[in-house]
Amino acid sequence: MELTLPDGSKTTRTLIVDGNMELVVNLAYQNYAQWQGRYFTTPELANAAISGAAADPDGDGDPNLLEHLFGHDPRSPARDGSGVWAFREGGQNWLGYRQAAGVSDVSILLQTSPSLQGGTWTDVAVVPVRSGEAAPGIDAMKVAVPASASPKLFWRLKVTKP
Ligand SMILES: [Ca+2]
Repeated sequence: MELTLPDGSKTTRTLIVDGNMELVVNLAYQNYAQWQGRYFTTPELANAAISGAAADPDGDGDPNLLEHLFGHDPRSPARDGSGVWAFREGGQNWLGYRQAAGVSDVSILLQTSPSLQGGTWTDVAVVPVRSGEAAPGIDAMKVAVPASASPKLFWRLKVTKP
């Protein structure tokens, strides 16, 4: 079997598969351009309204940059659950999210706000940690949300491509 590595070089490996085994090939990608190339045609790649980071061709509310981070198909709104979730663990609030293995070209910033009115969001310095596997080839990541004196606290993940 010939494999193409992320740097474009090729390598050959021999794989012996037993009659009762299942071979699963994970078509990993690492950057946004590679992800675009997997899902969009050449004419679509030239059209930022379809393949651009802010575009949402499947109309599910997640722009392509989020689809890339979550490991979702940007052409299909049907998916295996939301890409972001909140939970409580060890007496602390957490925000979890999916991150396709190998995605390293996005910046993720936790922001909090005491209100959704007025748009005042405060950056919170936290380091995301891997908490497990959300799906094959998809890491479950989490960030700790700091305690707040406010009776209400809204959280969001700001995802950008530097
Ligand atoms: Ca979308």
